[in-house]
Amino acid sequence: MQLHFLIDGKELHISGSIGISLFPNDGEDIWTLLRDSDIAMYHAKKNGRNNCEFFKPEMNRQAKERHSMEVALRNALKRGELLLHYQPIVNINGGKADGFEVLLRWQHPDDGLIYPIKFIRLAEETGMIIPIGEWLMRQSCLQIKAWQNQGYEVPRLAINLSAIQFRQKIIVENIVRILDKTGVKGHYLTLEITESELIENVEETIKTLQQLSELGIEISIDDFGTGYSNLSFLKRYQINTSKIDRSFVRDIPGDPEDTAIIDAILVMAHALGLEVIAEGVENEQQLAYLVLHGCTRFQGFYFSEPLPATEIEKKWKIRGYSLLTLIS
Ligand code: G
Ligand code: G
Ligand code: MN
Repeated sequence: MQLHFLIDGKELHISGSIGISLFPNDGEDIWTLLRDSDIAMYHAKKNGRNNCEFFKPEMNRQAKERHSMEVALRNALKRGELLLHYQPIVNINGGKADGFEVLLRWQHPDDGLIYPIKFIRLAEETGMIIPIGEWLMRQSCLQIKAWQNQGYEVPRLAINLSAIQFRQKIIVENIVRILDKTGVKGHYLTLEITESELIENVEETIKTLQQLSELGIEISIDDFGTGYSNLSFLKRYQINTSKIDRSFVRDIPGDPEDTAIIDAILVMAHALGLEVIAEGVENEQQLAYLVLHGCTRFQGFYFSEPLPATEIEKKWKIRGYSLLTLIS
């Protein structure tokens, strides 16, 4: 039974999460038993709270792995093990890359190249995402500057922003500082955020997006269609582009449900004056379907995988950064 308390006219509930360790199997002294029950309690909280969990030896292994990953990630930034790859966003009108998405990589000393899917969550949970995100933005701006100095016509770089970064009170201030320090204009940047970042603190979010827009920065909705299903944010906020999630692109043109979803997104976005980028385009059949249905901007292995800056430059040097260069 859950009791509730009425405080200031609000109904408050208290629930308990319990971790259990057993003598002598889980430990023979009080400190080991306490540590193990603590680990089990965190599992209980993670599994939805208000329940209990018995300690299992693999919980300890997971906790150790997490801890060593956390220490390694803290060092990664200091030791220069983080690096950036760039994936072209191609526009068939003009046949040029009109943007690059910046994707974070971690060159781990023992485990090789690690993708963000393995460490972004940990970076968010430990707060490391803040210094990593600032490093990434500064690094991206320095890269823009370097390319400009070499005479390239640099398109916008699209940077993924995690919810934790976006909700920072000083996010705009930080961006302005980085732009000033590196001498890069806001209209060289796009920020990619996900739908879920837009549902909380509506007033605050409107203000933040307005300020970013005044700096010339564009906003893309990443993984569009996979998050929050309330579409009213599309008219409420200053948004430029929606990126169709690659899970919808994967099985077209064969899958009638996916084609229906893609058709609907394209019609709606264009009616609202939004640009659309289809993600995860891997073959000609997918591209043909998308083109036929009015999509003009694409990203995916069909054109290019994410590459280091030096590889991107090689493609640039061949024939300007054109569609032909990308496909051949
Ligand atoms: O190329 P890839 O496997 O690296 O990216 C996997 C996921 O990680 C993508 O969903 C992408 O949005 C996210 N990601 C890549 N780089 C960054 C980053 O710099 N910051 C954040 N928050 N997410 C990123
Ligand atoms: O969620 P986000 O859109 O930021 O994801 C970018 C991720 O998609 C990166 O991990 C990138 O490596 C991956 N990616 C880019 N193009 C393709 C593609 O054509 N197919 C697949 N399967 N993944 C892709
Ligand atoms: Mn993205």
